[in-house]
Amino acid sequence: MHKITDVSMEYDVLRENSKLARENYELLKEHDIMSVDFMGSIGSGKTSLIIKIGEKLAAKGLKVGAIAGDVTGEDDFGRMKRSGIDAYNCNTGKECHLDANMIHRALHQMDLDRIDVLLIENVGNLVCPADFPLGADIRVVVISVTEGDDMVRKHPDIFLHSDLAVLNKIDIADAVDVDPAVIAGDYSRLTGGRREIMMCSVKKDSGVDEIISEMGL
Ligand SMILES: Nc1nc2c(ncn2[C@@H]2O[C@H](COP(=O)(O)OP(=O)(O)OP(=O)(O)O)[C@@H](O)[C@H]2O)c(=O)[nH]1
Ligand SMILES: [Mg+2]
Repeated sequence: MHKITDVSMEYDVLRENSKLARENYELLKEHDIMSVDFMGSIGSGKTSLIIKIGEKLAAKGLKVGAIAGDVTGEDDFGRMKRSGIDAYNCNTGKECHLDANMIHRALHQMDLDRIDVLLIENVGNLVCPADFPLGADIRVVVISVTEGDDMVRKHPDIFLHSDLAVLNKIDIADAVDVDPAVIAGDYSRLTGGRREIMMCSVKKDSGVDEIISEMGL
């Protein structure tokens, strides 16, 4: 009996999230905004990548907005603002992921007419964000070599719930004794040989242009 109640509550939460994600998607489309949800492990380089992409898109004349999702604090929000991105801070409190309702509230407080591309940084976590679509056009997972070579094997779900996967910090792969080819092989097998993980070093500005192009920008 207890179990049935739990399952039904979880179902309601996910269904409500999907409904709000659809509304977010429609609101963003009404304002002609292309949006990307960056998920990924803690410290993999999500903020660094968003800032680098933001700089490159701004150089192309696009207006870039961002939502910094963190459990607490203004660190990533501050970095985004200092880089010139029109950022909004979204602290989740105890939640380990953003949800569509948080994005719904954020969008209603942002000046959407001033944004062409919205880059959303999810909370660093390879589990929870997968179940909570936000209404973005594209979902990206960012991992880095510093987490070891087994992230795809340990967390297949999030890779299957995303459109694009990035392996960052390849500049220090040797130093942390990780072979990027192992991770690339796992990802290719998981996606039935249909996709390749995108190798990247934000620090060396390597692979970022290819990610932007894969996002259709
Ligand atoms: N060597 C190297 N370091 C990087 C690279 N990208 C990011 N870093 C460093 O990795 C650290 C974490 O980067 P962030 O961009 O804050 O990572 P994050 O995923 O946003 O972290 P959280 O939001 O805390 O989950 C910082 O010290 C960055 O300078 C890279 O390509 N190579
Ligand atoms: Mg960050």
